[in-house]
Amino acid sequence: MNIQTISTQPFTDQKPGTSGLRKQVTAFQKPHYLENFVQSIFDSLEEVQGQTLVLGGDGRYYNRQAIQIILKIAAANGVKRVKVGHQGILSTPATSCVIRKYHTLGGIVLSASHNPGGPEGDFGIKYNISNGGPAPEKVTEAIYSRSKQIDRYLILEAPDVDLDRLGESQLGDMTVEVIDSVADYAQLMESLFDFERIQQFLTSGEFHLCVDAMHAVTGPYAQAILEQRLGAAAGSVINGQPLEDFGGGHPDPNLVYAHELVEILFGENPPDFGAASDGDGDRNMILGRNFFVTPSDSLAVLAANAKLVPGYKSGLSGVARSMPTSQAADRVAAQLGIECYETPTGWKFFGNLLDADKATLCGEESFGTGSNHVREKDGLWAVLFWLNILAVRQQSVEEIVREHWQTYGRNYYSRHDYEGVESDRANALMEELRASMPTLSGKQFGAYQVEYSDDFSYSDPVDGSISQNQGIRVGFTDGSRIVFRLSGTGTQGATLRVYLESYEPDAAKHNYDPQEALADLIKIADQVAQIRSYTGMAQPTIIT
Ligand code: G16
Repeated sequence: MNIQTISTQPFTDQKPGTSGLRKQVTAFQKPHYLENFVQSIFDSLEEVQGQTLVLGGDGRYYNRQAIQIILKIAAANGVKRVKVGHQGILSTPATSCVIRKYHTLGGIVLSASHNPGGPEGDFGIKYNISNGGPAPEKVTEAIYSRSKQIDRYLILEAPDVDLDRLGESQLGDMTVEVIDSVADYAQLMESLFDFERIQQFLTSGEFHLCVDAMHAVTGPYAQAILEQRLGAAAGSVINGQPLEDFGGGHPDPNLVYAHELVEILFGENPPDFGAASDGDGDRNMILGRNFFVTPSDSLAVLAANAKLVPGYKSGLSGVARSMPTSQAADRVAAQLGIECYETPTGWKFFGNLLDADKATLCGEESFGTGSNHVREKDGLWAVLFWLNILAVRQQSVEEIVREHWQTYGRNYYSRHDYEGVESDRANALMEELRASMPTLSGKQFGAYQVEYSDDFSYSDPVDGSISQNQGIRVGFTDGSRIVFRLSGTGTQGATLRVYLESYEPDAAKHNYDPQEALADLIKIADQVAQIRSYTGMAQPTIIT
């Protein structure tokens, strides 16, 4: 066995962001770049010798090459076994599922999620811990600090592993097990949802659905579960073939990037239900006929209807949402008499709450919903949850959401993104906003009076860790909010995110377009943060 010790020098930019290390493919292709980061992971873990890891990715460009490199570094570092997805494919939730099912030390996920792929696109790498969830901040900090000192990595000199053939092979002393990418995950889904009922519903001939896999990782999972297992008509899953460049698309399931699906659901004679997922299969967008369900509302609807679904019929221990997510779920939690936790943006913050059984369902405005079945958000799980509810309630998506608003009131909600802002200018905007916070309280803007303004800080109720500077909130006396933060997932310049929310209890006023309902708050956001002047943009680049 030929283990080589390669001398290297640290890169200064390997700090993981909201969800792992994301860079342009060209950055990862620099000599030693990926190797340094992977060795930093192994060096900062307590003990990898003799352990099992899970490895897979969303199939984007550089996935296969990166897998071969990581396998050889793992073998050189004494890992005993790696379970790797067939053809290198494992969705993020499936990786989480496999880590938990086989009690492995952890896993490595290769994805830049919703960022575009291809030689000119992005790539990413993330470490997940033994609970199946993204490494918490103390682990990512340790990896980062190791990456700043690293001077060597270990790698086995060996031929590549055949990722196209299921089964075991040896890489030095390490066993590589190429596993079916879908089977474990599909089994888990079957244990949570009423597959028989959903199957009857989907084969009744009266219900039609369209799921857009956006040429990303969800395709094989959706085809196997929805079409082959549950009997949805062939072709219900569109763009189902994972492609290295996602067919040139941007696999971000929102109204802008998933336009093909949006055109179908808002076109002539649309199907009853539509959904899209992202690059690595953890996000979801839910649509009805001519109807968009905001991710915040989707979380609230799932929480309110959870008892209709076998896996959740005994009730929820609590719910959790990221701070910028609308407060619709809080209202459901209050009615159910359970706690609603508010965490910073980033799925990693839900891990402790799920492990401690303080929350059963979690969700984020960024098209992420999930539960304690894994420790990642899960796109196809959300689709199955909706289908289970629809099969039981026999109402349309729109009827279900409108009834929900009647019961709980409507939280009008929108997110405005300003992408590609020069980093210095974006930071200056946030700094000035931060400086102005003390003077904002009590200020009147038209009909709105500022009640509070702060920089969100989270104290984890399980381990007491504190995460500061998680977004600037401006709250008004009527419960409306504007939140400002910089994205932690982009790879070029900065993205300013502005989250807007108001609450309308009166059912007679539930029919406005959210941009109309939030028009005053949109103006106030610009007044408070001088967005146009700092970004030089008259309009957001993306509105969801
Ligand atoms: C990641 C995180 C999410 C977060 C989202 C957006 O999602 O896992 O928790 O909400 O990024 O983060 P930001 O606003 O910092 O860009 P994904 O699907 O990209 O892994």
